[in-house]
Amino acid sequence: MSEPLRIAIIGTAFMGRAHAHAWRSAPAFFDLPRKPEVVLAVGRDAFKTEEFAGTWGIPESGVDWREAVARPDIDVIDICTPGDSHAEIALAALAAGKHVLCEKPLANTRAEAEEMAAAAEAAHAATGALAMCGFSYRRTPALSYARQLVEEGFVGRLWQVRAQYLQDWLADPEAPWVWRLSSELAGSGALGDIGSHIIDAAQWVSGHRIEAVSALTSTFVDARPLPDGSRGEVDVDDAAVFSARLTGGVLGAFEATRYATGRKNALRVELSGTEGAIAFDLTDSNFVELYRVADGERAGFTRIDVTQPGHPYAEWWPPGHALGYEHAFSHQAVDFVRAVAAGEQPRPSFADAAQVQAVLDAVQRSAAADGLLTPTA
Ligand code: SOE
Repeated sequence: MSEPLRIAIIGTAFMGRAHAHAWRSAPAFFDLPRKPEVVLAVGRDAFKTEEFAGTWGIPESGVDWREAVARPDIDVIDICTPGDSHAEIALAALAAGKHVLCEKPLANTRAEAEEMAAAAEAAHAATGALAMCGFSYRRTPALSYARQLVEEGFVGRLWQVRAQYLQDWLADPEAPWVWRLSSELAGSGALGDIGSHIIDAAQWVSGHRIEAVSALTSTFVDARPLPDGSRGEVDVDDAAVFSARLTGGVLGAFEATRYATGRKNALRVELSGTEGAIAFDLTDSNFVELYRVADGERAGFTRIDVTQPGHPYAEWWPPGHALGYEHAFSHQAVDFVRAVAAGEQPRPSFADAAQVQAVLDAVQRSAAADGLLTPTA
């Protein structure tokens, strides 16, 4: 291996852990042109960040991301913070010529996302810096395989795409307030947090882009308990549903909710076309379901185990040895390192992610523009 790729992780919570794990596991299981090395962890709390660095074998820790951006020995800024700081950190990192991996959704607003996409393009032209957004589910082997099949023509002409992201951690009205319930910190609610995943996944797998939407959103519980006994305001959507017109006349149905009682983390995508159908469910993530019209009277949905040789990212274990949530982050690290080493644009680019942000923005505008018709009118 040539020069290591030296990384600073900014943010040490859920996503910081997922990324720290991925940077370590990726070079152990995949043949990489450069070895990713996390050399610095940055977090708000000095003690917790030092502990995080110790856990993950990261030699240094700090509390100021600006120091990471200013260091000439760091190649990559890996942004794992809440959405309210994505734009500021990414813009500074790109201006300093760093490669950037930024968690999803790219930003809290469409304007920020567009500024980030423009900055990424300019930085690439000026310094060769490359930027990518972390829609990690693209790297779930079954979804990657589904995309390959679509590209090979498996579904024929696509008629419809339906996508859901169902969670239930807010179904209890007394569940505590967290930063994800603040528009200032998170931009939007279920829509940006998990709706962004299904927008990206549906567009990427199908190869069709959303051109127009019609949406409804709801906030079911507008205040939730804080640790001091008071209540914190919820000013984001709890659930969002929208229909969409995609390129090529494809019709889409989307649902993102934190109130799907009993559903913990179910991301589903289903494509229906002239030649066949493909269905994926993250709760059964080592499989993809395929239906082939040409099978005639024997046609039926078949479950394919995607851990076999020839399937995407099959480097881990012998066939049938299941992969989990964390592996998608490892695959994301693999693809990022390979693209950076080759000087090629990793996808989803900031421009791809800004397009997802524009869809989120359209959903919010549609929901706010009360265009509902009553059955009695
Ligand atoms: C929380 O809703 C969350 O962790 C999302 O932020 C992630 O992107 C998703 O992978 C799982 O759910």
